[in-house]
Amino acid sequence: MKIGITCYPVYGGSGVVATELGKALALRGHSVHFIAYSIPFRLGHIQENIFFHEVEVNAYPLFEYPPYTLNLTSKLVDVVKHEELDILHMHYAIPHATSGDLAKRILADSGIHIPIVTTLHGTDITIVGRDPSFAPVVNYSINQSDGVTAVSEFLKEETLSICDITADIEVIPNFIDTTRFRPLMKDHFKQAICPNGETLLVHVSNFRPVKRTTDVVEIFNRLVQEGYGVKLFLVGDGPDRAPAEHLARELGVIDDVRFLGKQEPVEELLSIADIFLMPSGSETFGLAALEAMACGVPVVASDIGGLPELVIDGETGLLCPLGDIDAFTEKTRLLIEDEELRLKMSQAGRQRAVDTFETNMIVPLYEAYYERVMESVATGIL
Ligand code: GMT
Repeated sequence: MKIGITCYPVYGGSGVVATELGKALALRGHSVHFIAYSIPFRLGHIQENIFFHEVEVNAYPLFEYPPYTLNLTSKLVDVVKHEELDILHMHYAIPHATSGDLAKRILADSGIHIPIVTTLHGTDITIVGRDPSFAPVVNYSINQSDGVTAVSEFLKEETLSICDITADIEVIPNFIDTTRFRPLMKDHFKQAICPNGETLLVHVSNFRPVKRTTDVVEIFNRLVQEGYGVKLFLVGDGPDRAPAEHLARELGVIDDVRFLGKQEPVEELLSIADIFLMPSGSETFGLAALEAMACGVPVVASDIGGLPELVIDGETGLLCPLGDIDAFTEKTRLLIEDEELRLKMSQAGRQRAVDTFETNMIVPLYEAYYERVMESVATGIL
């Protein structure tokens, strides 16, 4: 197949999933064309059957707000026509599904019928979909897609309850390359970071308020005050980095916290971690938690959204009520004290990642879904 993929190319879960999907599809012999305003950060080296088409956004003086949706539409039309794509896969509803729909209509005038698949990731529904200034466009763009997928059962149900949706939604969960994300031997690194056998806690996110990164610092502080030997890695960057740093300083724990910024080889950091903290206020799937599980790190997370579909409470991690710092501290303490439990959860998390979310198991679901959508669009036309 010749597949076009549009996503947000910067740091963020939807861009990671879209890029990893494209890479996996290319490895399976498809031609994959990424269409975005910059090269997706997870793409790495361009392979033989991976292509990138940059959406140029022009700075015409009249456009105080450059109409990116239209620039993207024009680029989609151009790429579908000239590369003879079979299908377009848009990740994140706004504005990608909207541009996809407009491109489909423009192309239909030249007799080209391009099927559009939209994958819903999370905030496109839980935040943007709820916003009255976007809602009619979100609803329309999803309903006009030829196929719609969501990354968890939770997101499917949320979409049906928040939005006005007539389209069927297929749940295809996120996935992980468990050959890349696996426990790596990094004893020297661990020894350098935790010279006195401290327990290493880690949090990876884009530091948006929804990730509640300052809760991580609060939890860490409580454990330090209780006398536990702990260290904290904060991986990523975003608006809450400065408040988290400020809080760590104010609480006097900054010397045991490392702000590592955006890191690509995150599996190397996860490999020396003992416990992963995800106190998010909203999470439709929790890809960062899956990365931790694949690397054998037990997860302590909020009992919200799609997280209970991923983290099996008491088996691959521990779930806590949203915003309950006491519960997070207690569950983390439990894992620090009980090494046997930590090891059991580490193995169970890794096993769950391999058995249920491995790339090679999930990507064929997308291929089969593309085939179904292409067939239904073709029969609708004939
Ligand atoms: O919030 C983020 O991390 C970014 C956001 C996105 O859409 O780029 O992530 C969402 O999609 C990820 C990939 O499907 C999911 O793993 C995240 O749970 C989801 N984030 C939220 O729902 C807040």
